[in-house]
Amino acid sequence: MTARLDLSSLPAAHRPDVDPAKLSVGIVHLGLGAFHRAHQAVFTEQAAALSGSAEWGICGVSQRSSAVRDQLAPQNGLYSVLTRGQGDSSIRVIGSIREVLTAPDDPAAVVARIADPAVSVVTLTVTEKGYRAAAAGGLDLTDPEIQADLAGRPPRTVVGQLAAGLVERSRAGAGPLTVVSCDNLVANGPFLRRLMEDYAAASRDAKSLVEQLEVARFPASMVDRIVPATTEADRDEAAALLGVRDEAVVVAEPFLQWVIEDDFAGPRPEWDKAGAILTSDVAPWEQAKLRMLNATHSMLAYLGGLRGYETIAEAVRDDELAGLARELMSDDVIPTLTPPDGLDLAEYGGSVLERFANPALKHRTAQVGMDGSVKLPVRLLGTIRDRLEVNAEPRLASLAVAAWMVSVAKATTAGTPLDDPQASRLQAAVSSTASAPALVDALLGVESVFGADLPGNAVFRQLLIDQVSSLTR
Ligand code: CS2
Repeated sequence: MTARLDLSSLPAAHRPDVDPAKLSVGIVHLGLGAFHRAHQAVFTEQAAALSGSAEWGICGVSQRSSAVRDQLAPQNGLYSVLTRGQGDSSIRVIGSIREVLTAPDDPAAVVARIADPAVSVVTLTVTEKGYRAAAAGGLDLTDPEIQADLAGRPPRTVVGQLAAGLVERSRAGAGPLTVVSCDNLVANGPFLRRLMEDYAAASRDAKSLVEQLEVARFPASMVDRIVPATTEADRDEAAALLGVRDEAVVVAEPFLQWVIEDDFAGPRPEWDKAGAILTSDVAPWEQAKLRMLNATHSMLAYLGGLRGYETIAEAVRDDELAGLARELMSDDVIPTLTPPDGLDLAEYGGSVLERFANPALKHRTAQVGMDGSVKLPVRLLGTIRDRLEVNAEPRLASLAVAAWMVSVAKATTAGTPLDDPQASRLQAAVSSTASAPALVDALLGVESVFGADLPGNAVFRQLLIDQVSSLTR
């Protein structure tokens, strides 16, 4: 049996760029999934290696299960990133994660870490649904988990954890905190600040929370790297490359990008040394990424899934689907965008599809297609609203939404579970819809997805009916 990854078993060639034993914890990261390990943790290690500073080790917090802790703790936080490009794979061990906590098992330790005066930055990748936002914006105060946190239990929600941490910081006299959302949301920083303010207003610690929020910063950020879920085959390949077994390996494409609003309340890692872009305005980057990359990703996931493709690479190698993705960007999306300086949107669109076509990644259409009810508003409905506003017909963006609708209906008819936070609501809505107009109206009526405005838009409704009809013909 191969030895398990740790510093002593690791061949010298694979040693991380920093000595993990020398790093102290200065960052708390909420949401210790594969994406964080392939993205912010890599930037953070590189920044530490290049700047020689030792205070930016990461305390990673798993929000739900203990699986990641069980993989990482025996390896002292070490894990590898297996990068798969067009040629050979390469592997690199990352040493920036210094502590691993599981929130449901140890909520008090999470709060204590956020309150630690040595910590000045919290980063988050908790996915769209992890924020527990209400349909109309702001925090969903009817969410039972939010209510339970507000009632004073050791916090389990992200907003509750941050709030309890901030209250503790004011007791401990710790400095102001910077909270960096790294999820695919519109204006993710201000979005999270608003949730925190709503929580504060309903909290018994309102006064100290409001004071802390006044000095805290919530910079927006755009993150980009394709990171599919790790499989057993990936673990075997990593073991062959490393010579030791890594239970926590993550797989990623070579490309990675991080654009961060330069608005910090205190010290931060020198992420810019590691290639991150610090800027005063993230919005153009974020809009281009969400509306181009994530929107075509979702489109290919639903259309590809309906055609029986297992992976995004297979879907984008279907010329017809690639053509539709290209048209979505050129006809519907690009007219709505103001590109960031130096970015050619047409070129960007081409590079996105090339990245999707990477056959070594095996990114499953089902993985990208999950959580559609919270992804579509961010990725497609903004484009649709902007186009309708100028009396243009967002035909391709509507096709992507229609493909989601048909996917929901298909799963419901087949009795397959839908991987979506609003699954039961969506499946109840479509359960007895026999025609295309009935299906469209049933789902358009879900206000948490389509708002109060879109169901009343006759142009959009007709586009959806036409596309659903042609997809189900
Ligand atoms: C994907 C994203 O799963 C999904 O919904 O669209 O995770 C995508 O791979 C990343 O945003 C790329 O940066």
